[in-house]
Amino acid sequence: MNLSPPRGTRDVFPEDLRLRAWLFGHFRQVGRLFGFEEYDAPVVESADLYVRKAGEEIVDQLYVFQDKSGRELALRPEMTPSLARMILQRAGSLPLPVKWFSLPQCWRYERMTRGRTREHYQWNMDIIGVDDVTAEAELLAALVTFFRGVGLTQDNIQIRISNRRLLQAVLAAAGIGDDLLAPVCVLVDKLEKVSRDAVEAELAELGVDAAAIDSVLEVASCNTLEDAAKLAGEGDNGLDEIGRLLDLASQYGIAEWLQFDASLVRGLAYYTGIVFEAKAITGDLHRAICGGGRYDRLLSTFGGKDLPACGFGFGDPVILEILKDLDLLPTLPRGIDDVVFAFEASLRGPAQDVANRLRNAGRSVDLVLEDGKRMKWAFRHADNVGASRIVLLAPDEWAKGVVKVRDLASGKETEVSPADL
Ligand code: 4HU
Repeated sequence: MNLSPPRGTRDVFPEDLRLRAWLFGHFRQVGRLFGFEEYDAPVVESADLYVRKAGEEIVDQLYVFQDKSGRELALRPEMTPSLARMILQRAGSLPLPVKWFSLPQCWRYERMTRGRTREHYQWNMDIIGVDDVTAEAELLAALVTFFRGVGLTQDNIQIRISNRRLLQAVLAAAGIGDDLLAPVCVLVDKLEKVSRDAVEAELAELGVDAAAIDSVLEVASCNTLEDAAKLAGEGDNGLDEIGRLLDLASQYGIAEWLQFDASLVRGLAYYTGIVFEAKAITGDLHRAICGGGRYDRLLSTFGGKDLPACGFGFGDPVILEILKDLDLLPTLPRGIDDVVFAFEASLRGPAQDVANRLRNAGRSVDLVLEDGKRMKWAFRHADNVGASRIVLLAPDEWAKGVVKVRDLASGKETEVSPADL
C-alpha cells in the first residue's frame, strides 16, 4: 500500500490544520469586517459550466470525469461559475448588491505537477450589482486589510492593477472586434511564461495582424499611465477608471500598496475591465498570491441577464509559503485546558465526573483513558499537549472530597473540591 496521498494533493495533519484554521480565520474576519456573507456550492459541477473557448489554462487543466450514469462532471477549478449559477437561480429576488465570500477547495489537473498542488483552498470575495470602481476599491481594501492582519506590509507585497479596456481600445483602433479581446488577453497573459515569438504566432493565428500585434505588445510593455494614455490615444480607454480607483485607494489609505502596470491582463477569459494581482516582493517567492477583476458579461454566457460584477480569488498554498519564509506563521497551541488523571483504576468513575464538570463549564479536557500510567507520565503528557492545568485524582485527597490541581505555568498546586473546579 502506497501511503502517500494522490499526486498533487495534501494530507492535513492536525498541526497543519491549526495553521489552516488560523489562515481561514483571517479570511473570514475580513469578510465579516467588510459586511460580506459566506456561501458555498458543490465541489463537483457539470463540466459544461467551464466550457470556454479562449484557450485558458484553467480550462485546459480541468479535472473531468464521468459519473456512473455517464454525466460529464468536473471538480471545480474556480468558484466564479458556481457563483454565477447561484446568482442566476435567484435573479430577480436577490437584493443587490450581493457581497458574498467563500472558501472553496478548487482543483486542477496538470499532467506534470513539478511539485505543484492539484488542489487548493481559494478565498473568494465578490460584489455583484455595482457598476463602479467603488466595488474594486472595496475589494482591494479587503485584500490590504487581510495582508496587514497577518503582519505583511507594503514592503512585502505589491498589488498591480490595470484595465482590460486599455487593450480593448488598442484592438478597436486596429479594427479588431471585441470578440477577440478575451483570447488576446489570455495570450498576452502567457508572455510571462511563453516566448514572445510563440505568443505572436498564436495572436496571428487568431487573426490579429502584425501591426496590431505590435500595438498590443507595445501597450503591454509600457510602465506609466501617461505612456499608456499616449499609446491608447484619446477617448474611452479605461485609464480614467484606473485614475479614479487610485483616488479611492488614497481615501482608504491603501494607495501605497498599488501600482499601475499595463502588462497585467490576468489569464481568465471573462474579465472585462479592471484587473489586479498581488505578489510578494520579498523572499524567493515572487509568484502571484491572488488575482481578480471585473466580469460584467459572465452571466449572459450562462443564458441570463448580465449584472455588473467583480471579485478575486486567493489560494492558500502560496500565502502560507510566503508567511513561512517571512517567519510570520504563529505557533499555535492545541488549546487543551485541563488534563484529568486518575492515580488508580478505582478513581476512573470520579475522574469521568470531574471531566464532565469541566466540559460542562466549557473547558477543553483531555481525560487520560489508560489505567496504570504513572504520575511522571501524566506530567510529561500534560506538557506535551500544552495543557494549562493537570487535575489529579488521588485516593487520599479523593477521600477528603478534593482533587489536586497543578497550574503548569506557575507550578502552583492547590486542593479544590470538584464543585469549585
Ligand atoms: C488553480 C485552480 C485550481 C486549483 C489549483 Br491548485 N490552482 C489555478 O490557480
